Amino acid sequence: MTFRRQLLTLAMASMAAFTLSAPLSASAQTVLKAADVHPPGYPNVVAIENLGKKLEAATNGKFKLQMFPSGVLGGEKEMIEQVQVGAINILRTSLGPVGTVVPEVNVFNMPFVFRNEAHMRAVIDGPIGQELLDKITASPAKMVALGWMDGGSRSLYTKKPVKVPGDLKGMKVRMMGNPLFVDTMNAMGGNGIAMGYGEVFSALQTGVLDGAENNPPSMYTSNHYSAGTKYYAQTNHLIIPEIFVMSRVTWDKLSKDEQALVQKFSKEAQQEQRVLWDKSVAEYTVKLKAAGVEFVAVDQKAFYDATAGVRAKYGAPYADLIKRIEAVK
Ligand code: GTR
Repeated sequence: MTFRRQLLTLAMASMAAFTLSAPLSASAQTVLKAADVHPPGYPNVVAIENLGKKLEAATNGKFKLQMFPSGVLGGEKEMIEQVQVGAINILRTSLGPVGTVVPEVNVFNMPFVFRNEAHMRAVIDGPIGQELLDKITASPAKMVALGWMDGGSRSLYTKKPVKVPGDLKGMKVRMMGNPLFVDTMNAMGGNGIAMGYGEVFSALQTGVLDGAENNPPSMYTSNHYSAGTKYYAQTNHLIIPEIFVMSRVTWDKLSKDEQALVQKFSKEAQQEQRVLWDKSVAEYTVKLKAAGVEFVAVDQKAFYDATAGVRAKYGAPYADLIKRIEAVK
């Protein structure tokens, strides 16, 4: 994070903390601060904003949601910390960095743990998905998990083409901040570098990085494609669902009825995001191709085999859960 952004984050966080130190009374309006690394208009941001509008209407304006998009409150690691102290009230984040505070969710963060996106959706929509949300809520992480969102499949984008794991040799590739992901990249043959999302563009530009990995909407809206990463190798190595959570500090100040409203609108937000998500993957894939990005078909099995050790290492404590995931049709 740049110094300027650190200052901004601190300023925003103290403002937020100030707002929340006031008790929620029936007359005063309470601003719920929501945050996301994605820009306005991104499916996840839109779905949370709409959740806020519904909550505002249903409570006659008692609550108003204010969205801080585009990572203005920091990267996901910093935002998770702010949620934990109640400085951010609602956060949409990848499950990736959540795995560092709630290790159980790392099962979903493992490379190739889902056969494809349909499998991932069947899992998060079923009992296992609910169990994982409940684990987050019950953990000491001070986050109440409200729902899932789609994050599609993550594939590699690099300055030189990659077809097989051996092509990654010597390439520095940005991964999300969780040792599991650095291990994944190293197992695939490259050098995994953990870095916040907001720093990736300039690191690609200055040559600190040779590539990164993400889904098409993120690759496009972050502008990473315009920093020399012309090749998109369709490894689909990570299919990580995303979540949105409420700070436990905030949740505990809501009445039972308000909590029920938040839960109801969260279910709707989850469904709404999925529809928007599918449209945006199609739309941004077209945009990336139009901008000259070459989509490279690869033999996924080679990347699957290369990452067997990562699944063995991180999956060991959750063997039963992994069997249940595999059994979901
Ligand atoms: C995106 C995801 C974000 C963030 C980002 C990243 O796909 O939606 O939550 O995790 O990737 O790579 O940091």
